[in-house]
Amino acid sequence: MRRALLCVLVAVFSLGLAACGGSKSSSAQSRTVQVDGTTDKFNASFLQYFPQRVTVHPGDTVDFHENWTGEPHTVTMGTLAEAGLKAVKDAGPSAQNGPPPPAFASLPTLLPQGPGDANQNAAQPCFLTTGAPPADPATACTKDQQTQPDFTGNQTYYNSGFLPEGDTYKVKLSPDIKPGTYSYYCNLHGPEMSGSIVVVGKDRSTPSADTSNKAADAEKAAVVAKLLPPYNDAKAGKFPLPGITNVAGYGAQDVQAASINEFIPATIKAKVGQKVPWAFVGFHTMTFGKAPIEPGKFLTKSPDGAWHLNEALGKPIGFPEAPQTPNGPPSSGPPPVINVDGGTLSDNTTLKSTGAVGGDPSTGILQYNVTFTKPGTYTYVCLIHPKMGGVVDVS
Ligand SMILES: [Cu+2]
Repeated sequence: MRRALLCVLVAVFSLGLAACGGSKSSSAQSRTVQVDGTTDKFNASFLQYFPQRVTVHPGDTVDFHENWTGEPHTVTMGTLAEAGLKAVKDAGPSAQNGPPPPAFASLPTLLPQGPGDANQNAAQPCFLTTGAPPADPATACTKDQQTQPDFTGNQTYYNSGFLPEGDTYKVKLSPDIKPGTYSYYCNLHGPEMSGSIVVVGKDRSTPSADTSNKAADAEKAAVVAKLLPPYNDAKAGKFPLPGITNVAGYGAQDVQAASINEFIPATIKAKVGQKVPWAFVGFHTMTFGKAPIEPGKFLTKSPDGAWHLNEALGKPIGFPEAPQTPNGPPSSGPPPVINVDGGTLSDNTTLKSTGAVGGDPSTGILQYNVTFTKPGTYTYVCLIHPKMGGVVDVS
């Protein structure tokens, strides 16, 4: 009580003294790491953990809180993950467009590179003292390997599996864990989405929960601040590429940590017979009529613990299939626009979905074109990202 009061006074007279409220306490504590996040500025996904570094003592617990935005995430750690992340780092940024180093490439990923179901060796929890997770994507770790032990820092593989909406995944650090830095990453989004748990000895203090949470908020606010100018430009109809007028999803080349999940503009006015284009940035669906699934609910758990991808998401329904954007290094000039003829739409009740469309905008921009043949109000949604929808007013 007295310590708390003193801290308030110190805070009033000298702004932000980090040591105050710090903890040397011998009783175990917990700190929270936000997985993904939301903002009131726009509908978005954050491919980042907040804060990216959390400092704790042996015996403490790190609570990873999943903020559902439609992007599936995991928290994957252990010595194999550590070695994979180090290999990527050692390869340097110039290797980014080539294949990942073997130490990383051998780690399972939540979803396959193309169409197909979720990979069970990555989507289900797995905690191994020795050895590697199953190489066969359809094979999950055994039930006893799915029982979570304390994290010792010596486990070879320590994977949360897919974190469903609102889940809090708790990592209890062993009282015997050696002080040091332990890295983790998301096995869908790769090394770009990673963070670390810094374990310090009991003789050293750690930032308070409040300080840690404020750091998390500030890190997220920094990402939001970078995306706001391009977002506001897009809302004003200003796009960096000539010929782009409507987008499905948005972002900025230099802000890889977040993507905007909105159709911009939210309402498009069109004439009967006019071709309406949408340039896809990131992966989205454009689904007209009655949605076959609730947007964002595309992974379902079966009674045996397996996670399955809803087929309604990936495949086109009533619309032609869009090609993949080219693989390989980013184009030197402005990326080419790849136009896809999406055919026609004549009523606003029949289910028609593009399936998951998108790709890497640095190698090519997919532009999906739909011609509306009757006047009316056509509403549509993205099945991947909740609260991502738009309207086409045809007259
Ligand atoms: Cu989307």
